[in-house]
Amino acid sequence: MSVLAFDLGASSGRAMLGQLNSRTIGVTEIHRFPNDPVRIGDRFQWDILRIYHEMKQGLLKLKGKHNLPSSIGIDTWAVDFGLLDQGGELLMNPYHYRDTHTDGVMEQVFRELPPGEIFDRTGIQFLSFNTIYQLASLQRKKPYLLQEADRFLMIPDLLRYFLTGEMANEFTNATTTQLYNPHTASWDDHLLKSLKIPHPLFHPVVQPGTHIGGLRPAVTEELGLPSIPLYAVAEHDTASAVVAVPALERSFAYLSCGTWSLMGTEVDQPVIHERARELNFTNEGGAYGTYRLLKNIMGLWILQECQRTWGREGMSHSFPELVHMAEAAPAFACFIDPDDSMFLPAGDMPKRVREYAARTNQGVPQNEGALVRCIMESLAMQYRYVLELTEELSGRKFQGLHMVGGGIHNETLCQWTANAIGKPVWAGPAEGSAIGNMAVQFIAQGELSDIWEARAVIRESFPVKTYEPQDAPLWEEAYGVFGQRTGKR
Ligand code: LFR
Repeated sequence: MSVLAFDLGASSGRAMLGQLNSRTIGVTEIHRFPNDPVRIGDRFQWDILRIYHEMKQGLLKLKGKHNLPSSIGIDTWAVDFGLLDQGGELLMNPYHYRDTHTDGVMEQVFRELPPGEIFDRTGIQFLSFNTIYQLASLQRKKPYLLQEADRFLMIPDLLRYFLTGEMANEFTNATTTQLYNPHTASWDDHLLKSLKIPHPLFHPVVQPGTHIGGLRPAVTEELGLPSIPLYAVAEHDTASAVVAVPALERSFAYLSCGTWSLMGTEVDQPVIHERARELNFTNEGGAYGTYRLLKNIMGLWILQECQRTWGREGMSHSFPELVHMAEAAPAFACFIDPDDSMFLPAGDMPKRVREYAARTNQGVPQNEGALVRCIMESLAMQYRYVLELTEELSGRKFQGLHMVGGGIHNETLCQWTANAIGKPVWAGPAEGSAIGNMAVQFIAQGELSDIWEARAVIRESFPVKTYEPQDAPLWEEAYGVFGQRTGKR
């Protein structure tokens, strides 16, 4: 049997068909499209209708295949949302989480709600763009929108609603709002009230694996397709990626590597205490009653923005070319803290890296190779730092690190990560989110028994490449320098 996964990332979207034959999953990409956010005046927004249009193009490509998928699931990035009016129409174009409308809002919210209280109630890390701060910003700048709104839907909820006409808030993504309380298993009334965000917008959440409804008549008529069922999957892309980690052991560390790098471990209960808050770890909801104890690391975003900046300046380089230049540059010449907030917004990243180097009295990287080397080595070091914190918080010792996501195509980064952590890296599958999305659909339809069978099948279906650590003493010494330059010890 086959299922369709829409896996939408911050730079591109994909429709992938997953075929399960006894104990093997085969994946075919049927449609891929750019997901270019749109800058308009001071705003930075998702082109949500174009995304929906592209999803329909993906569905059209199913026509003529003799076996239509038995279901469809959608996963996307987190935190962003749409507000709908009573007639079910969008009231605003969803903001991109990198929009500046939340600048300073988190600090303002802290005056009304102490961070300790927010963390105790949600277990979610403090990121300036969390939904809670986006809504607080709207409440201050456009209160009429919240007054007019009838429903709040996260991006995958919204796209699922466009296709089915049914509205439902899915659990894994709901937790990323920092408005969901895992102790009461419901939206946190106190947080909503304190920020004057109307509670009726938020409906009880549904778990991954819930059947939502079929393609609505307007869609089946427009596309000439029968009504295929849609399931809520682990709709936060990172939650889907964690489902697809091909671990055989119950206690494992993962790094979901794409535009963002998300590193952590799967736990049964959220880890909510002072130390977790101090380290700014998060407890995002996972599939099948699990939580994702993890930390966001800025990830390949910094490199993607460098590439974009150079392209604009007429110096286009492919990713493999950039990695090649980095390999030729001197090692450990300069480090950045990839999680410095200066790297969050879109913009001239080479300039910002140079500024960071100058500010911290390091040699300023002079060319593309040196810059890329600095970013990749700093990421590898940050992975070690966060892996050690994950061990501390979870009380576990990991034998190695599972890497999933498109970032594993960067083999040099995988190798440097193994060197930095001094343990093996097991890399694969690259299409983690899409495969996790499919796995939940297979389980929901009784084709796989549970998440552990799914992980075993994924392990058998996709190659996993092992990177053994090399040059341990050099990396160990350089890690000390990284700590000094970035203030992480
Ligand atoms: C990764 C991701 C992260 C989330 C960030 C913003 O694609 O979903 O998990 O923190 O995007 O939504």
